[in-house]
Amino acid sequence: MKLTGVEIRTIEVPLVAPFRTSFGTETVRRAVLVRAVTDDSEGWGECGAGTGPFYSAEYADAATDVLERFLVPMVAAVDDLDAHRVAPALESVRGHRMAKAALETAVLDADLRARGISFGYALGAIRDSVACGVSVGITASIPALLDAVAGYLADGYLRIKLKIEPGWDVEPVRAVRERFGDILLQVDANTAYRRSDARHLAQLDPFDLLLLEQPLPEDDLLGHAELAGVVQTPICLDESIVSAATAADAIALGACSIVNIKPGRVGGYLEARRIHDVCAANGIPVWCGGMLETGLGRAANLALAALPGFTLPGDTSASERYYRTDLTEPFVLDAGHLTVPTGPGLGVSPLPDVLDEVTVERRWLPV
Ligand code: OSB
Ligand code: MG
Repeated sequence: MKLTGVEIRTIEVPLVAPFRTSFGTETVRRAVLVRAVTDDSEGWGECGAGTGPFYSAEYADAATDVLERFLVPMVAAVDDLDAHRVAPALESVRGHRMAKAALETAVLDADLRARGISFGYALGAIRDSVACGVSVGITASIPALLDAVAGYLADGYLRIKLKIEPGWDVEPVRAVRERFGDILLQVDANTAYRRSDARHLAQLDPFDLLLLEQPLPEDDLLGHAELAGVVQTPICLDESIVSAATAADAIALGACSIVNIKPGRVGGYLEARRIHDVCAANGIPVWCGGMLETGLGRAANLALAALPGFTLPGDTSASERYYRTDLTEPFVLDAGHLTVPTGPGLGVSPLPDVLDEVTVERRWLPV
């Protein structure tokens, strides 16, 4: 495969409602799209990094910078390029996994489109559709939260995830459990707690949650292992798992019993599949996380979520949960499920008019 150029676009898409987490509030998603152009095809990759460095160290404008200065030139120098050669070519660059993932995804998409193979088939998908959950941000009040959850349940979502932080945890969880009864319910703290909060977090035990996601800082694997000995709710890691190697370590240490796999966070779909395999070999269930992706990233996430080890509903929600107008044909929920695309590559493409409308910056890097 011969790369002829790479386009890097910055887009800004308004969210249908502000999304508040323990690390801030997003109202507009600023994101980077990578388009890899080859002699006979083109492919897209969406970078998960948000507007600011608050979920992790990465952010959209840093991704653009590292792609332009380092990652694209390094990949441009690879002979006989294919997606499996991208990560090794970028190994000397520390971190920047979401930027690397976007580039690898674009190369993989271009290759698969040229060969007529879908993402799902290439990754090992075994399902035609995947069960979907929804991530519910922190709201101004408990009544507002109950309204939001009621709406998502009416839409058909099969699992509710509540964002929590100190001061917004036991009471909102109690209110949702009391009002909606026996639904699949879980919480995500995005690192907002400390080791000394273990007893407090144990107050979530009576609510029969599926999991408690990333309560402690990203680098605190031992803290999570200790916490797992105090709380009964299963611990799930998100931010801490940045590779198959960290997944193996976290499992060996007893730091988690469930893993949220986000392809961007781990450097791409190929590494994401390796994490799936490590977890499957250890009997650890996984589910597909999200970074408020547009239809481009969503298509690839659905393909991944169709692998056999993804036994819990993911944060793979329908287009309308995020955007009034998605970048692709909208993904529509059907009885709590989204259909895995089957066309070549991602199986979806940006709608040209929408893409132009949301693009705020565009660079063409000839190879
Ligand atoms: O921690 O899972 C997270 C969104 C942005 C950054 C981090 C997270 C999230 C979500 C929403 O929870 C996931 C989604 O619906 O895309
Ligand atoms: Mg999370």
